[in-house]
Amino acid sequence: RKLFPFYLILLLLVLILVPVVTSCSDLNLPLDCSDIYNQDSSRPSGVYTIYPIGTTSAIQVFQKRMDGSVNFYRPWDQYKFGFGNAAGEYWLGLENIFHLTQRKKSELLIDMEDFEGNKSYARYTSFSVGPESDGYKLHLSEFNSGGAGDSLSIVSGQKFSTFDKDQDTWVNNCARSFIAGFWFSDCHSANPNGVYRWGADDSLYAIGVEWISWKGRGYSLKAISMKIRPVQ
Ligand SMILES: [Ca+2]
Repeated sequence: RKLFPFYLILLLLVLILVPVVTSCSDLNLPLDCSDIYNQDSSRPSGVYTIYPIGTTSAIQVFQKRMDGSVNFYRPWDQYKFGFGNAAGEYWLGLENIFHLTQRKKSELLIDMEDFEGNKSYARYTSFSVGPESDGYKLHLSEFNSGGAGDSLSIVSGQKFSTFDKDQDTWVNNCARSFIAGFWFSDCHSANPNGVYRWGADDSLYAIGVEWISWKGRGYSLKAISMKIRPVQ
């Protein structure tokens, strides 16, 4: 009879300790891609989950431009499997984006910055990419919010195109003409994977890293990143 409180205490200890042990492992969750890189700089590019504001809101960055260090004019297989480094300029890969967005309903957030230090964003309530058999078609809800305005809806429902795989609706090749791989119609109002060219430059039409509804045509952004977050 006297043993009963002992077992009760033991049980209570287990109940208290288990969550502590569990939450300790959470302390090392990466806040952004550079955390992942810093933990192990030899890691290859790939799908890494980050937790900017805790475990409940995993944000996955799938596209990032920031300094012009990576060439984004690449063929289909590169856009399919991904390139660059998660700590720098980066494309996650269409196959990964397809699987991520099929698994969970996701919203899309696009953050951008110009060379004067101004920042803006655009948000879409739902975003997914179809399978390769359907050309990695872009499925996008209506524009939700953001001061950068809507420059992406125009290519909603379009297949992905690269210079060696023209799946756009234009008679010519958008990827080749605008030096990028992206979802194009005939052709674009946003060219996040275009040529990095340090701000205003309209010497060649609309080939830069552009978001037309914010900076107009002929302005190549300093930084842009496209990221998804699961929604309930
Ligand atoms: Ca075409």
